[in-house]
Amino acid sequence: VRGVVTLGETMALLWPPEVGLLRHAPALRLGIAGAESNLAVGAVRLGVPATWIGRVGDDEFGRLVATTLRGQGVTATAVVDPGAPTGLMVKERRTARATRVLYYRSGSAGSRLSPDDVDPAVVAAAGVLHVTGITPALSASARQAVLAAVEEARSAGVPVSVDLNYRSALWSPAEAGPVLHELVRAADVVLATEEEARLLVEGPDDRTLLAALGALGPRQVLVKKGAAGSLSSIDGVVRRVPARRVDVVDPVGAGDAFGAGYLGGLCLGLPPEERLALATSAGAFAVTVPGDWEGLPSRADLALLDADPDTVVR
Ligand code: KDG
Repeated sequence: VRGVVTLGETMALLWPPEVGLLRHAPALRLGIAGAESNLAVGAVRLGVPATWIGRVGDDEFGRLVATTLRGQGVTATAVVDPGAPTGLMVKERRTARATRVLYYRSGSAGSRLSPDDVDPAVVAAAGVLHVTGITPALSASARQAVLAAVEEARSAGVPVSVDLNYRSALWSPAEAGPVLHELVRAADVVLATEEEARLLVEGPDDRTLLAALGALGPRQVLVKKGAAGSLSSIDGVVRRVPARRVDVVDPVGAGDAFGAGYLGGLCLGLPPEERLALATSAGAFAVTVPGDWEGLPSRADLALLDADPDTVVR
């Protein structure tokens, strides 16, 4: 199986187990987070090889990123940049329903990703290249790295997947619009929320937005609607798939999980319905567990989504 190749910034993540203001948290837990590496872990769990390319600082957080991803089975090309620290993300569970995300990443090693970090041969050997709208927001060189990888994939005939992943803390809609537009035009697969779609196209409802995104070129457009499921257009066939009903513990990472299921299915050669089912289940699993990626399912886990309460598998 030719796997997923992706690039981006993965940060150390600090998160409080309890709800409340951060200043009152008695302790924080340490982990890692990054949209692209979340997706890479998700693919590996589904049995699809995944490579992640990024920069880390010459520090403990950088070693945490590299060893965690490798421990998960991701082929992690973590370029060590001695000139900048590994970025940091902090989550605050302000209420049981609302999480705030704080970034300490400006000038980070991850934001200094450059085209030289991306081996064209690795991209050319991929089953799919996956990029997000986060990486080009980090710096000019990171944007060039993404565009160079996309160009390499296209010339090698490797499908390109783009998750718009708009982060308002990193850039404005006016800055993001033209860059995301360029990525979508070059993409085969586009993943977006309705809000993100509106950065590029207009329309009164999700169906119009879906069609408008498709008109920019990609043959596979997936609009993620959280608890309302997804709306997709794959080779001209429009499908609405409801979400799986689960108890939400931490919604962050659901989109990456959805993407991992879809792209994992693509690499495995599954037909569209099965790709969408895998995406929907993976998204549901991700939100049942704290952390952005820890809840991602293996193929064997998938059946547990329908388990009765208090199920014990022996
Ligand atoms: O998609 C989840 C991500 O938001 C998270 O894991 C961290 O990459 C991240 C970001 O930039 O927000």
